[in-house]
Amino acid sequence: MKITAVEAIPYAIPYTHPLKFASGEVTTADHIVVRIHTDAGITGTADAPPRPYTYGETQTSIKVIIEDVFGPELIGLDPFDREKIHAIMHRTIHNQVAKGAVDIALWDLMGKALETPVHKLLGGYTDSMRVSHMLGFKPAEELLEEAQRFGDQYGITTFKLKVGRRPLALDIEAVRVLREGLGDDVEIYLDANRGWTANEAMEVLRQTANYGLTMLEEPCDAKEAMSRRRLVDHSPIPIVGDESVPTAGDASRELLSGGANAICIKTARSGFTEATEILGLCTGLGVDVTMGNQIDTQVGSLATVTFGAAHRASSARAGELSNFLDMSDDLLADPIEIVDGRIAVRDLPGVGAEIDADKLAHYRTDS
Ligand code: MUC
Ligand code: MG
Repeated sequence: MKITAVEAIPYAIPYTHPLKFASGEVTTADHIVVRIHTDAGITGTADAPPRPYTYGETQTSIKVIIEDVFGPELIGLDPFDREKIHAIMHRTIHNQVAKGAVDIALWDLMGKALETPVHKLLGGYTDSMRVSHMLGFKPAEELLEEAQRFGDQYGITTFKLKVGRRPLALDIEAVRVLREGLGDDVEIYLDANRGWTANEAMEVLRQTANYGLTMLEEPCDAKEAMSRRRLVDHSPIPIVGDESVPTAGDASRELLSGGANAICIKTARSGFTEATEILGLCTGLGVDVTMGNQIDTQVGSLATVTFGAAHRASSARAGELSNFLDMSDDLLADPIEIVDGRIAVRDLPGVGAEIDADKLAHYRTDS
């Protein structure tokens, strides 16, 4: 089988409930659908969510790097030769989200060619994942109302609260209101998206010590190496690396230098191949992983479920899988359902993310 064409299709779907966090805000899903075609008539598909404030990639840059650089390099190659393809893409630095989508589309192709679900090819550990819902910046009472609604409607009992605001009291108050309103059985953890300094994060941990938080993600820029190490050393809860660890090399650096002691894996920026390397590193070193959300559509969320459910360590914690609920529409032909707080893998060949052609035609922005 040979790759014959690589497409990068831009589209835009507005959010009904924009997500705001310390490093940015998402009001529209202006993503790219990546499609890899073959001479066997099989096509692999993936969704690429640009996050300029996190990785410097934009919708335009992802389209251009895929169509002008990776696409021509891939044409004529066998999609099963992933190692060869990655060696070629590796010559171009950065562009993690573009590379991640190419990788997921390759896995989708392989699964379809083998008539096997990719979650089975990756490991087949379990058939669903528990869902964690991400709460963006809002007044504390609105956060509580949202968490209660997601609990009642979808059975979700794990929440990641976006923090990193100043004054620190804003976030400390949000934690208090959520814990008191949701009770002790609900898991709450924090993600500051580099909004604080390490010392501010330490102060927040001190003032929230009695609220049973389980993790703190990317409290400050990981480049603040010395104070970050001090925070990791003194924190009673794991400090999770997220945007600082898109590759296995980054994860090694942060774990070995003491900049993090847990790792957030996002298939959107690591694909399945690099996510597997990161996961192996983490299980080998004995650190926890979380399956993160790069504010994914249903197509992207299904990729996260496919990878997360395939392995024991990545399915141990709830994965961040519900942000698509805040979108006005989606491209997935058969919508994801959250039942009893869980999302099931699809027993279909490939990743199982079939795109609704009419919706793509409606939302694409290049025609
Ligand atoms: C997260 O976990 O940080 C916000 C920016 C981004 O790249 O991902 C989201 C969620
Ligand atoms: Mg994060």
